Parts: sequence; C-alpha cells; structure tokens
Amino acid sequence: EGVIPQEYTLIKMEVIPPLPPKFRPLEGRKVYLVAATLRPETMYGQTNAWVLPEGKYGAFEINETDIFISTGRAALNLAYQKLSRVPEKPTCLVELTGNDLIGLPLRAPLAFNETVYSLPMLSILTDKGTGIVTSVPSDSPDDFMSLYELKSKPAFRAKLGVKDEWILPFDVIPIIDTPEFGDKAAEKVCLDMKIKSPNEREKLDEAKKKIYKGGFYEGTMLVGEYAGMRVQDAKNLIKNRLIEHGEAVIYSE
Ligand code: A2H
Repeated sequence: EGVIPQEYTLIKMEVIPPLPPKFRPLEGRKVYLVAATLRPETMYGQTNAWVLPEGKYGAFEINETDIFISTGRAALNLAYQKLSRVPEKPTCLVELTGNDLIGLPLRAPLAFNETVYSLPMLSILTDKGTGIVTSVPSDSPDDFMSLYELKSKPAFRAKLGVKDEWILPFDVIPIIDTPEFGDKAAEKVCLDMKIKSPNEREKLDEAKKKIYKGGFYEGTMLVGEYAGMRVQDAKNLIKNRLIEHGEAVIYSE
C-alpha cells in the first residue's frame, strides 16, 4: 500500500432480485456488488462485472437499507470512511466466495446494457479496491482480454461455470473516441501489441499506459449527457452525477 492514498469511485451494481438461497439473510435489503474504478466516465460501456472465483467476500451492512458485497479488507476501510452501520466496525451478514457471485444479474449505473452479469477473472487482486471490478472492454485492456478469452473458449467457460447467455450477447461498446486508437481503444491496442491472453502482465500494463494517455488526455465522449465533451472535462461531472444519484460513493485506500 502506498503512502499517498488513492481515491476511487465505488460503483454500486445492484443485484437484481430474487436473491439466491445463500443470500436469505439479506432479504428485503438492497444488495450491491461494489467496484473501485479510476474511470467513472467509462461506465456507459459496462458489459459485466469481474470477481475472483476463489476470493473471499462478504455481504456487509452499510446502513439500514444497503448491503455492499466486497472483500473484508475493503469493508474495514469503508467502515472508517463512514460507510458501515456500526461506525468503524464492519458487520458481515453472509460470508461468500467469488463462486457464489458468478452469474448474478446486476443493474449497473449508466450502462447501456440493462442487465450485466458477474463473471470470473483470475487476475483480480484481493488487496486492491473491493476485489470486484467493473468491466469496460472498450477502454480497459485487462477487461478486453479477459472477456475475449472467456468468449472464445467454451471449455474454459464450462470449467468456471459460466453460462453462454451471461457473456455471448455482450460486445464491446464504443463510448470514447481517441485520435490515436479510435473508439475501441483497448481492442485496438491489444491487437496492435499482439496480446494473446489476460496473463501477459507486462504487455497489458504497457497497453494501459498508452490508452490512459490517448483516452484521458485526448479522448472525447461519444455518448451520454456529455457527448462531445473532452474526457478530461467530463470525468468529474459524470462522477459527481453518479454520487448525487446514489449510484456511487468515494472510497480511498
Ligand atoms: B479500472 P490502480 Cl475503462 N484487481 O476501471 C485488479 N484490477 C482492479 C482491482 C483489483 N482488485 N480493483 C480495481 N481494478 C482495476 C475501469 C477502467 C480501469 C478502465 C480503464 C483502465 C482502468 C473499468 N475496469 O484501470 O492499480 C479497475 O479498472 C487502469 C489502471 O489503482 C480500476 O480502474 O491504478 C483500476 O484497476 C485501478 O488500478
């Protein structure tokens, strides 16, 4: 962990009822998978959420109505940021693993897809953010490669318990235009760099840097309320709108 805290936008993806049997203690509450992002302006292009199959998660009481699903580590940080029913103490109502979360239908804020599903990603770190990541394959090389691998390998899907209908209908959605990489920057950079799998860590880190420069500093929003605006200018407006609508909170670690 760094000395300088990193501020993230925590995106609240509501689990669409009915809740599975294991979630019985949460009946009547609003249950959210929460994902830490540095790119709130990309939320229009969400195609799914990512969880680590063998990861440990919990359902934590944020207040009387809301439950956040995250790692215990994130829940403790949240509790010190006034996001826990009991101040400075997380209350876990159900212990879960990533496998319990795979296939949950979610309502993701701003997303053009009305329903997206929670899917497995093996490269998720449990000591960063909430251990849950929202997937935007148009602008994130990690998301693009993980989605591509799952889509192109039926046996891999079957092994991880992923049903075709949770993934096959979901394609890359152009949301930001960049002079250098066009409107599907992550796909373009992964193809240009001949990245073949989500495990090529060094190449993916390089791809991320390229896109961040091209997308953030020179990109233009193609969709949403701020279409036509530069990403640099739209970013905070979109973040603030999400927060005002109760669809996101600020989270630091
Ligand atoms: B970003 P930094 Cl479109 N494990 O959100 C792995 N990755 C994680 C994570 C975890 N536990 N928690 C968050 N992340 C991802 C959007 C996005 C992101 C786009 C483009 C680039 C990008 C959609 N996914 O990140 O190490 C989240 O993915 C590029 C770095 O704190 C989060 O933002 O810099 C980002 O990593 C935070 O990474």
